[in-house]
Amino acid sequence: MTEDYTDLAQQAKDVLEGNWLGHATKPAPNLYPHQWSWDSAFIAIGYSHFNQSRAEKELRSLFEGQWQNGLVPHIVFNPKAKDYSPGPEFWQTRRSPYAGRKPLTSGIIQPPVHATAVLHIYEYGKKKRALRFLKEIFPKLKAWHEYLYRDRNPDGDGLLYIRHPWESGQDNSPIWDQALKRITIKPDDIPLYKRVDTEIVGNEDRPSNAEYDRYAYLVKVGYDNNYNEERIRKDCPFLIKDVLLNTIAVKANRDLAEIALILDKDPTPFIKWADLTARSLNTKLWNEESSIYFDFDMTTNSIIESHVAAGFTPLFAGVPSRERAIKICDRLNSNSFCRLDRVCLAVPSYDKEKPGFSPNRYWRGPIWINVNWMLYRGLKHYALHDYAERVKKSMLKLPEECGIYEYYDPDTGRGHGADHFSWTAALLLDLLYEEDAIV
Ligand code: 2M8
Repeated sequence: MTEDYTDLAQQAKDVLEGNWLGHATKPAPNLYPHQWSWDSAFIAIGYSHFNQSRAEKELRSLFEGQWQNGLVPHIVFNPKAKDYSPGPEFWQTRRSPYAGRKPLTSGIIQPPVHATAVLHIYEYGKKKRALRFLKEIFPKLKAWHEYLYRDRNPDGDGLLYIRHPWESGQDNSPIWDQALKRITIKPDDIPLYKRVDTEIVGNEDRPSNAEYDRYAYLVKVGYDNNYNEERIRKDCPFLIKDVLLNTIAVKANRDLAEIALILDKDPTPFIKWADLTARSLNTKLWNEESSIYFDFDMTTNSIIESHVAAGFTPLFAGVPSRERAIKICDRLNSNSFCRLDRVCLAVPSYDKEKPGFSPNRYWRGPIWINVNWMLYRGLKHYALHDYAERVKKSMLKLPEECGIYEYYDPDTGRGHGADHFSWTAALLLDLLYEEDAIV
C-alpha cells in the first residue's frame, strides 16, 4: 500500500488505550463498560502486532471468568462499572454449579474466536514468550471447545446451537425475527430490566423494546433451569444452529489443532470437530439457489431463509468448495450487497433489497468491520482478489473518513452506535500491520 496510514494507526491505538480498563479492554467508552468475549478476541488480534503483553492479558482476564464446565461467558463484569443493564445480578449465575463467584459473569456464550486470536499472538509475537502463553492457555481453550461439542451439539452433527440471540453476537439480526415472534410471553414472565443503551445512543440505532423483552425472557429460561443445558434445551423456545458461530468454530478448531501441534499435543479432536462442522455446514445449511448458508431453527426443524452477510462467512474458515466460493462472490457482487461497478462501501450486514433492511439499526443492515474482516480474509483465501480489495479499501476508508465507529451506514458511510469502538480499531490495526502499511 502506498498511502501513509501512520496517523490512522495511531488513532486506532488511542481508541484501544482509551478503552483499556487495566486488565482488559472494554468495547466502547460508555455503551459497553465490561469485557465481552468475542470483542476481546478481536481486540487481542489487534494488540498482537504491537503489544504482546496486552494481547495475552486481554485473553487471560477473559478466561478468568470461564466456568468449570468450560463455558466462556459472553460478559465478564467489571465491578467498577455500575451503569450497564442487564448487570451481573440479573443473570443469577450462582444457580449454576459451574459458575465462579469472582469475577461475576453472564450465563451465555459468544462465537469462539479465541483460539484464532491465540494463534495470531504466536504468529506475530516473540516466540519464546508466546510459547509460555500457549502452554498456559491451551487447557482452557480445550475445555472451552469440549464444552461446545458436548453441551451444544445434541444431534452430533457438529452444528452447535445458540439459545439466545446475544450468543451469535448479532443481537437484532433479521435471522431471529420469526423465532422471537413465536415467543408469546405474559408480562409477569418478563424479568424486570431497565434499558440504558438507548440513553447513550439513538433509539433508532438499537433493538426494539419487544426484542429486549424477549432477550430478558431468554435469560430467565437459563437461570430458571439453573443453567443445566439439558433442561434448558427442553424448555427454551429459541434454539438455532447459527452459521456465523459454527463458521468461527471451524476456524477456531483448525487453529487449536495448530496450537496443539506447536505444543506437541494431539491435534486430532480439533481436526475432527472442524471437519464435522464444516461438512454439516455444507450438507445441511448451504442454499444453492441463493448462494448462501442459512441458519437452522431446531424448534420448527426448518431452515431460516434470512439473507444476512453472516451467511457468506464460511469463506473465512475455508468451508465452501471453490465453485461455491465463486458463487458467493457473485452474490456479494450484486445489488443486494455491494456491486463492484457501483459506488458502494463494504458489505452490509443484511440484503439491501429484503424487507426490514435498515441502514442504521444495528445488525439489520449497517456495515460491521468484524464481518468484513472475515469476508476479506476468506475472499483472499480463495484468491477472489478484486472483491477482497474492495472490502479492504472500505475497511480503511470508513474509519479514516467517518471515525472509528461500531457500525456504518452502507450508503453514506456515516458512523452509528458507539464511537471509539474497540474491535473496529483492533481489526483495522490487524489489516494495516498485515499489509505492511505501517512503518
Ligand atoms: C452487542 O451486544 C450486547 C449484548 O451482548 C449489547 O447489545 O449490549 C453486540 O454487537 C455484540 O456482538 C457485542 O459483542 C457487544 C459488545 O460490543 O455488543
